[in-house]
Amino acid sequence: MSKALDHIKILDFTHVQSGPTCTQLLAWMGADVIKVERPGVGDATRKQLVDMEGADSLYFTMLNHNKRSLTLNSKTEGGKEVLERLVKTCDVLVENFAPGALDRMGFSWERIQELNPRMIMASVKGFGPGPYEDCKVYENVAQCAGGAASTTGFRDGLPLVTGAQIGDSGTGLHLAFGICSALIHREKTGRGQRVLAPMQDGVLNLCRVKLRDQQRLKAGPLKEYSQYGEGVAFGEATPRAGNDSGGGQPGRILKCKGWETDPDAYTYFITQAAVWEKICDVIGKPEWKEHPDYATPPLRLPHLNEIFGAIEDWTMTKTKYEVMEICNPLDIPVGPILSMKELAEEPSLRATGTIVECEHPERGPYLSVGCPVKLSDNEVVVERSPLLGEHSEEILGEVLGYDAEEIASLKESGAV
Ligand code: CAO
Repeated sequence: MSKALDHIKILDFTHVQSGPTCTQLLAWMGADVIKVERPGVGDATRKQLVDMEGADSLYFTMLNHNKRSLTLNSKTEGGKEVLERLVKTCDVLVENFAPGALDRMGFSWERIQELNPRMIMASVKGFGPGPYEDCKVYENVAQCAGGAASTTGFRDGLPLVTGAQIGDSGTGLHLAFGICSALIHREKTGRGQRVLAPMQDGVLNLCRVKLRDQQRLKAGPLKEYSQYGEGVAFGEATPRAGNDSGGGQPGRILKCKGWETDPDAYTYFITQAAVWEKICDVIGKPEWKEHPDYATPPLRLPHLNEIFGAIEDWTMTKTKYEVMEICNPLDIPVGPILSMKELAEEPSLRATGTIVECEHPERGPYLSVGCPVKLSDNEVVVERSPLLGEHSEEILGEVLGYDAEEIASLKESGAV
């Protein structure tokens, strides 16, 4: 079976999380991803958060599946020559160095276009053009600068970052979308182009509904926010809304049976208007169907605390799975709070290849997250991440056409 991107070669100059997320997705879609790493050092994450002495970390192995590794010191004469050949041979260069690093290496966008006008050059940076464009940025900085932190957490608490890596992995997703669009555009024009995915912009895109609420504030209080029902005035900016639903159907996280000892014994419960009557029956409040305070969505908004209090009295008598079993057949939208342990052990995620077990020569078996997007003609076999420089000779010989003597000399000079 052919794969969507199996005719595409990627020069993968990425490191840490944002860029590698992008190139891993492209690799899963069939692209030949050549990861370029500094000899003897490699991607810094290989040796970060180490859980097994001497082995590549899970941080690295889980972000670099299905890639080939070429070691290359791009600051040496020989390294620059290899890099030039790679630029001429590959379709896309992906990088997420600190601003200016690629220029300092001698590979500006202008130079890359000279070498290969068909090349697409794709970058993650912390910020787009503007006052902060020269800044180095990590995940949580992006979450803070992109509007996620100011809108996450409880009203009376600190801004919070989320566990979902929306700054790094989220921007990697955006970049992959940009690359695929540029590849399709190149089919029409024959020319490559620059693709830039700033992390701040990516996070803001994912916080779109909060900018929606910022503008709605002009028209009055945000009635679906809990603070409205609590009589707390709104300020000038979109506030933190705890676990309130971000949409028009009010929802909350509610305790389930066992919450006193199990930190994940909770469910998310949505009081969707279409199933209000069924909710009333399930929680033993049939009289709320016609009640003047509860009968319609607008009537309910000032009473969300009482409503969710009553629903929680019911959910606390059930496990989070029982809540699901009872509510699902009634079309009441609920979802258990699943721990990483539960997800790792979930058979249906194993069956679809979203949780996969890989075998690594240094680590033995380990779990990873497989491709979360499924294409019917693009089955993804998740392969382990490469060891540092594992494919150097293969790439120099087969892809770039160096002979054995030239490869030996590149090695001797420290270029690879
Ligand atoms: N051969 C020779 N030199 C190499 C090389 C290679 N194969 N690979 C990298 N280098 C050099 C770079 O050229 C750079 O050198 P100069 O500073 O002399 O130009 C140097 O290594 C360090 O690169 P860097 O500045 O990108 O790395 P850092 O660890 O200092 O910063 C990070 C890391 C992530 C903060 C920064 O790369 C960044 O801001 N990237 C953009 C935003 C981003 O992607 N952030 C998400 C990261 S995941 O949380």
